[in-house]
Amino acid sequence: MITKKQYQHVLELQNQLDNSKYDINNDLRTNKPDGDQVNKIIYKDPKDLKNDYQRANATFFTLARNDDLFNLAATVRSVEDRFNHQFHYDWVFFNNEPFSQEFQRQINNLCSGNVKFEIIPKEFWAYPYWVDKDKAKQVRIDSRSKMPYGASENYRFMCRFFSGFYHKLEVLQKYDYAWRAEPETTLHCDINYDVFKFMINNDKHYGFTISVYEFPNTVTSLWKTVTKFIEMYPQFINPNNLLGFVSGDEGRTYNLCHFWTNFEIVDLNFLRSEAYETYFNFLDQSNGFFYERWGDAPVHSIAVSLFLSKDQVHYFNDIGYYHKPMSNCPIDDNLWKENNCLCDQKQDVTFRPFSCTDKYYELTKTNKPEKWREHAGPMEMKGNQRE
Ligand SMILES: Nc1nc2c(ncn2[C@@H]2O[C@H](COP(=O)(O)OP(=O)(O)OP(=O)(O)O)[C@@H](O)[C@H]2O)c(=O)[nH]1
Ligand SMILES: [Mg+2]
Repeated sequence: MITKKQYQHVLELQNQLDNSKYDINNDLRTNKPDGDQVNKIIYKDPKDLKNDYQRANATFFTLARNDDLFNLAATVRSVEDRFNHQFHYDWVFFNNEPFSQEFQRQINNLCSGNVKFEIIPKEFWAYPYWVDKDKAKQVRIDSRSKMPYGASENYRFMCRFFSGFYHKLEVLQKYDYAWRAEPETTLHCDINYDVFKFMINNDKHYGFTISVYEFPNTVTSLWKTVTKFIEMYPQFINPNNLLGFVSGDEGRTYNLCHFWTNFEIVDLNFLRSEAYETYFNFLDQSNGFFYERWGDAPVHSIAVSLFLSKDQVHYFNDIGYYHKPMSNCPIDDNLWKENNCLCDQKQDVTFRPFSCTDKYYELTKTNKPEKWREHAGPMEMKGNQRE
């Protein structure tokens, strides 16, 4: 179970939400109109791409609302400047509503690869037929003050969509790998190699930058459900798994660790595998997405830890990354310098008590950077480290 200190961090994170554009229940704080909404797909002609580099079968993907436009524009700019201007990977944007024309115009202008704007099919953003909607509503009312986004219906649809459906979208079928990017996130450092090819060539199927502890009352019955799944389907458990990342007692309880999925680079075929599909359906049928508030981060992370081998999971110590209120900022001075990082190494969260990445290092017997102990103590969390 989590320590007092880690729980303190959870409370601090909740406070950070007060500064967000959306309130704790995912309602927009202002009533800005959406503008012209059109259901139009804009393509860049591949012939316009500036070089004939042989890309991997991969894409960026982002779920966003029209109101996320300028927060997302900053993210896209950052990803293009730090990485994609060299490689021109595609980028697929999803919304549960039509993207406005202005959204498409602005974002299309920033991307250097092919761009697609897609609406999520209704059935991927909805209740399955077996959910009692009245009960789900009551849960939302009861959890309003108990957890971030506790009262939000859309937040639950979003978590279920990322847990079980995005890899099934028609537009993603032709891709093998996807890099998830979110509005309001930033890349701190240059990335001068093809990250997708790195994953493929090194047999990596899941990549992350930050890992943290989940809010305990969002996942009350998740581990109990996972335990039942493991009993029923032992054949899916990888003998060289990373179980120790999510459980400190050989599977008896969940330690709340998860990869922070707002950044993830994932082999879509892993999510399309029989193991993952069976796992997601099993979880979905137990209703935790709606009767609790299961996040896609614990759901993905538990699957990654159980079904993949340790060596197939990669921590990107070199990808400087920020999502409020945390940074992955290379503490290795050479990496930091070589990659022109713009981040405060003192703010790196990797070895802090509220991060789980140290467990990953231990379990995979990865060498820690020289100065890791200097960065292992408690730290002051800033709401927005760019301010
Ligand atoms: N289209 C759409 N996108 C959404 C909705 N809710 C969340 N998202 C997107 O889903 C992703 C995750 O949502 P966030 O609100 O950032 O969730 P979070 O990262 O858990 O919470 P924060 O700490 O507040 O960032 C982001 O890319 C959002 O833009 C929604 O109702 N509709
Ligand atoms: Mg976010």
